[in-house]
Amino acid sequence: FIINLLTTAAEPNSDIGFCDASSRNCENLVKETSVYKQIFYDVNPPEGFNLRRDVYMRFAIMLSDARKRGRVDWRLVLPPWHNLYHWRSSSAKSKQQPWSSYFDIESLKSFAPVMELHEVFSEINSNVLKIDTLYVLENFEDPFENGVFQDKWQLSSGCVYVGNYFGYKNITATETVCVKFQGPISKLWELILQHPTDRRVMIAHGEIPLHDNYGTKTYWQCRKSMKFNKNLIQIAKNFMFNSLKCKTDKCSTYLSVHWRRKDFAYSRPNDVPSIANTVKQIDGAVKNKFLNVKKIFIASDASSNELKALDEQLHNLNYEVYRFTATKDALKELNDGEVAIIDQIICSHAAYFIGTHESTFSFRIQEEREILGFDSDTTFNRLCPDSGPCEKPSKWTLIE
Ligand code: GFB
Repeated sequence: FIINLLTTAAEPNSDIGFCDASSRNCENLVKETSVYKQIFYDVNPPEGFNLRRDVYMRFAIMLSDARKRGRVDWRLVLPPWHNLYHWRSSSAKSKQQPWSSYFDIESLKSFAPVMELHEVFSEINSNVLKIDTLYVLENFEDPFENGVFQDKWQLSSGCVYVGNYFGYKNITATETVCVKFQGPISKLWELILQHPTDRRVMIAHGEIPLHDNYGTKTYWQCRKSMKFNKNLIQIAKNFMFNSLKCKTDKCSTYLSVHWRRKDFAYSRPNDVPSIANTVKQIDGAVKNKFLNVKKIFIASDASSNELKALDEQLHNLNYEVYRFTATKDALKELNDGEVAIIDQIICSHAAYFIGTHESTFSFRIQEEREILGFDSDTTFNRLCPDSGPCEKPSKWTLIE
């Protein structure tokens, strides 16, 4: 049904209607005449950076699939990074960051038709950006009605958009539509096509629609296109080569750990170990896996007291402990988001990685290691709690 919608329905007022996806002329026409339409999206405010990366992939795949099927007239507008809950440094908090601060935009564009919000502003020649329809998605109260999870959506009322248009006061919506939604993201076309004359639509709570297919070839193509900003990669590589004495992209000189603390430590006390037990598990991995390493790289959001205690206990076992800290000078230039990405890159290249259970920060490192071609056994490892069960991480291996 969805495929039918994508391939046969035509918008009555569209200047270009549908083009054959293979037709370059058609794609050029869209570019030249700026007749394309735009999908904006926003995510539940408390969600962190790495869940948002997954939400991006759902939308990017939706747009890329649509383009393959001939719907070349839509662009995905990348929501600027603004006021993230976990980002406390003033430069990350105070103003909106474009995606180019963190990612390689040309690489994103090689997979999906995306554009930055500032590109939209420079096109419209006006200070006010009007969204035609803002769809505020909500979950159904009972996702398993009559015991089954069914893909569905239903118009509702009384919803509130809890976001703030990425902190821009000059973005407004002409109409707000409340929708209870559950199912794959491609189902959003059914909603969007309800208003065929709309040129700009926005989806609030973009985290609610799910991937159509998880872990497929297309999923990995999209994931691979999410390359980081080149400058951040260079800073991480300098650290890997200079401090960690790494010689190739697959470094043999260090083990890396993502030690998630802060809100995770108290919201999931049964999933994270104590400091002493963290040290025991790192030492256990080095010995049991016969890793010939003395250098341990720790990526963490832990407090300085926790880190000091961890360092001391690792030093007592003769390990050298490394962390990437923005130096005072660099701090002027590197914000929390940038440091977090550098941490992720360094973890991705280690001989062996141990992550935190169900942290999306760790998941993204595991995916990066799959792309780099590490043996899965060196990647899908987690810190276990001090007591109780310790479920092994799911292996989401690369499909090419
Ligand atoms: O990325 P994220 O969604 O991962 O959110 P989880 C955690 C944020 O904390 C990161 C910082 O984006 C970073 O800003 N952070 C965490 C780190 N670990 C590190 C680290 O090793 N190094 C650096 N530099 N920064 C979820 C949240 O977090 O945890 C949810 O998205 C909720 O909102 C849940 O809070 C409990 O999946 O780990």
